[in-house]
Amino acid sequence: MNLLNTLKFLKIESKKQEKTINLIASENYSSLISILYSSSCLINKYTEGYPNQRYYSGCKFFDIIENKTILEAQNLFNSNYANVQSHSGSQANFSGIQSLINKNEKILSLDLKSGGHLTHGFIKNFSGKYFDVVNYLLDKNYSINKQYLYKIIKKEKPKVLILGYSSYQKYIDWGFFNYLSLKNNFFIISDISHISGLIASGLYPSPLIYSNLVTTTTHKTLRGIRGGLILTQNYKLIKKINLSVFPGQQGGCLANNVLGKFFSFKESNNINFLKYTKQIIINSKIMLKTFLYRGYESIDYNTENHMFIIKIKNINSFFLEKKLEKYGILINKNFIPNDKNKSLNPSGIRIGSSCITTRKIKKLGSELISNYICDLIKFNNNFIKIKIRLLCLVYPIYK
Ligand code: DSN
Repeated sequence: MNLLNTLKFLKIESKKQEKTINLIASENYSSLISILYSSSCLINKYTEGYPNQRYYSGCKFFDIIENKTILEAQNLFNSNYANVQSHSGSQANFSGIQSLINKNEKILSLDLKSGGHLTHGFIKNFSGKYFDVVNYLLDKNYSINKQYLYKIIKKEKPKVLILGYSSYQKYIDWGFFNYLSLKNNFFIISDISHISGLIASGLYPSPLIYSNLVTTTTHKTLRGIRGGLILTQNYKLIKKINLSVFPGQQGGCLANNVLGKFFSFKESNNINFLKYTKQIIINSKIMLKTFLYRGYESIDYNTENHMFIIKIKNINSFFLEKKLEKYGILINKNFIPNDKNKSLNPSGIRIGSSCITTRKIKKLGSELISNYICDLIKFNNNFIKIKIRLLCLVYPIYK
């Protein structure tokens, strides 16, 4: 494939993004400035090591950039220490776990079907292969049951408890788990990848003081460029984390992405971002309400964040995902807790409101989109395709 052909696909992809309503809860649209800076000449530079301790020469300007990015991350999350080098959330989790425990020691984490993540102990992931993993489940109300968790902790004596989830729409009582960890002597990793934007704005409680370390991606509700971040309040631990990221888990960091993160953190630390994240939660609540009104079931009557799960009955969620894509709507099929179905046809769909909120869609748009999905679950309607196109035209991603 020659260059022009490849660029053609890039153009098609960018048009497709503009013409599509994206409800994938783990995605968002970075600002053009973050995208621009993450595509800079820093791509050319190897920067193994940390500021003033590099393994290659010529890093003097990147040292300044990395230090400033660390500072921005610390300011944004009120954290004492930050490592901004992880290429992704998965790698941040690997490094985080590895900085706290040794191979074969025990992790306690929420199971994948209930909203956990692959890197929290899934059997085919590094976390499941190299550590001894015990899962906790949600109770019959799809909540984290404190008494049950307390019993599991007493029985299993984990070294690490992982909190923070990929499809959990309720509040997490970080303080309670901190209390348990102090009493029972285990570490806490809070993976806030999905909700870090809401936490940065102060709209969702921060786990920082209740966790040994916090990991996150930078591109979900935080709306930055793609990457990972690790935060901690502990001076001794940041040294271990740094060693665990480099050389423990990765080589030279993506210097260009570190600069992109700098802009992303700066952009998330102002009143406009606060307004944006408030609207994310409002839109998410409105959408859930619309689905419930139309007779669909979720795992709760409310959502406290940017997403929720809708149970899908009598219809294959794989085909529904494909069908909605044809109409210009992206969602993802998702497990529900205790799902009997397999991963290619789980019993739910996950809806997230970050992307539509970036388009400045508010109450009316959120209701319309939810109603379109409810209609499309039941029948076909080509007018909806046109309405989605119009909505995308009125609310562009990039003006
Ligand atoms: N798989 C992503 C999600 O959709 O939640 C997180 O890595």
